[in-house]
Amino acid sequence: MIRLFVGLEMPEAVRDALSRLSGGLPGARWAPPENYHLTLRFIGEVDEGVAQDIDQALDLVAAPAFTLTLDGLGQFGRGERSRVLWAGVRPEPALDHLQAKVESAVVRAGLPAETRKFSPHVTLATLGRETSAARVGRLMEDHGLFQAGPFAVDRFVLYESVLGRQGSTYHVVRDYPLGGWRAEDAAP
Ligand code: 2AM
Repeated sequence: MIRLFVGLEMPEAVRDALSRLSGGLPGARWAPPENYHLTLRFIGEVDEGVAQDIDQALDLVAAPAFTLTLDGLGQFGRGERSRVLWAGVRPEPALDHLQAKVESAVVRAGLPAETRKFSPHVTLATLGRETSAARVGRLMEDHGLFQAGPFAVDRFVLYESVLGRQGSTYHVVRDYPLGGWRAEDAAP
């Protein structure tokens, strides 16, 4: 079995900008900069055969390249056990287009459809119970104008997530170009 998800990598300059936000929140587990990514589709544990079907379906995704700008900070799960602090993304129709294509590809490969709405973000930290909501609020205020980019997105990737004691590590297993000419784009 292999634990997979589909996402976008962050270029180094963006990782640097994001990593400068880390620190100063007791109980927060900050993502290491090499883990920053934007999840397009979480897949979970699948066997090798399904992984191959997913790879083949993703390989057929044809979508234009685009640029993205990270914009602002937010959190999921306010007041709950599993809280996540994230950097948001300026709305970009080409990103939504790509995500819809990735979703259909994964469903075509036999996975159940995702029911949750797509909320593009880059996870910065998971917050522990002991992380003070007031301090999170202050950090979000202090960095309310946070922006990174714009940066070019010219590929998306299939990641393997390996769960470890110190958190997950992510490896790129395959990458898929965006914006290239493909036979199926051609007019009949
Ligand atoms: P994230 O996108 O909010 O960071 C690999 O586990 C990635 O897939 C993580 O980045 C994680 O959250 C995202 N993800 C989405 N749904 C998930 C789920 N049900 N379980 C684990 N990770 C999930």
